[in-house]
Amino acid sequence: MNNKYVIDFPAINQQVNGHRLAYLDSAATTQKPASVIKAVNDYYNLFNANPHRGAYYLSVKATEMYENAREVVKDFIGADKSKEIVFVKNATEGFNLLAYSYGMNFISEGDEIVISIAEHHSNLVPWQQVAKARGAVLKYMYLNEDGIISDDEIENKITEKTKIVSVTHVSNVLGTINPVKKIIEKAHSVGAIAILDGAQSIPHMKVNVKDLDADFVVFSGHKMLSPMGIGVVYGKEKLLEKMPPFMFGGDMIEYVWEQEATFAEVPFKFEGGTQNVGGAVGLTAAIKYLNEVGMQNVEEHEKELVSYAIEKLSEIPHVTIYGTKDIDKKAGVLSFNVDEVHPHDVSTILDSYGIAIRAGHHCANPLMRHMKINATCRASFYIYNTKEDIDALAEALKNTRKWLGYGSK
Ligand code: C6P
Repeated sequence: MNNKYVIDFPAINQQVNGHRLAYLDSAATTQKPASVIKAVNDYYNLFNANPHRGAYYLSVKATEMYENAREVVKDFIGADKSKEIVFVKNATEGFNLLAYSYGMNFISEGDEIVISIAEHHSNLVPWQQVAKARGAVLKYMYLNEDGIISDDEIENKITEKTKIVSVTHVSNVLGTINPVKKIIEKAHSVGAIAILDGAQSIPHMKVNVKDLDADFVVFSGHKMLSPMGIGVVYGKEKLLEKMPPFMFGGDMIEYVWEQEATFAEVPFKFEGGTQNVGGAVGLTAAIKYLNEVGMQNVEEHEKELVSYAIEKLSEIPHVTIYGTKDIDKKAGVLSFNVDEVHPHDVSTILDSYGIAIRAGHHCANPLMRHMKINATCRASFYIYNTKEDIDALAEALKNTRKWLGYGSK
């Protein structure tokens, strides 16, 4: 196996159903390197305490580790200030924070919110709620036959009425890298704010939030080697300042009287209650690991794997691949179907060969409807994957129709 990172991932180095595990579901969640597991373990063994509250050694230490994570995230995404980093539990909570704090307060009747048809439900359903509550219109940018948002679609859908544009950087179903710079520029040209769903991009490529000039970027730690339960909302300071808190309670206040309260400064006013310090420590270690690998290398490795997968799967009769095959516009996510075999059956059959893929609608029902299908099989790649994993996938796929009694042709 010619991949030097595999050894760092205990979960990857195992047999499943008598076969070497081929974990091809990193878009759902990634496996964790031993260094991340150790960092979390050390935190709970040696430093666990409630941050921001105690004046004693452990609490000060936990506070330092939590706030250091904010610095590390800031540098990783190229933000200006660590106060622009708000910790949440995952991308879903991040979008709810933006919908409830920004959307519900700064959107009025007749305003338009523009998203794409390829959005994950987390960047879709919260905006439906805002549109319903505020009498706004939720508009969609649709995809062309290659699964791409065309320039015309951007020009036509984002108008003077648009107040929010929220779009995924990389589709979790098709792997398409959207023309987000163009979308952000267009949003700003009409006075709208631009939100980026970075859940499938930040873990896989170098993203600089300032170069992109995104107003908000949302992502989850568990899709980038860190534990579950920690996520990030990056927001420009001036926008975070004017937004009210989304969750009320402990640690997010300044003063509280019987009938009134004032709130802590950004970012603390958005972090009500005891926070996930262990998760933040894990995210710090995950970013350290990714920096050592180099994001350029992560991206190149995934592009090599996805090209190889497209080549191998294209050779198999009865397999349909969805989305663009233009590698410049594609990250390490590949959706496909096998004629007459339900994706859940494909997934179950592959599992018997130790191959883990995801099957279903991938929390993107409107996209499935747009593509006139119910579900897909999805293989997604990360640094620990090898061409051997893809060979195993291709070989097993050749057998799926046979398993269900179809001939080999
Ligand atoms: N997509 C997938 O298998 P959470 O679950 O909150 O950490 O992330 C939500 C989310 C938001 N945006 C995009 C583009 C995503 O891909 C996801 C999570 C997983 O595709 C689980 S459904």
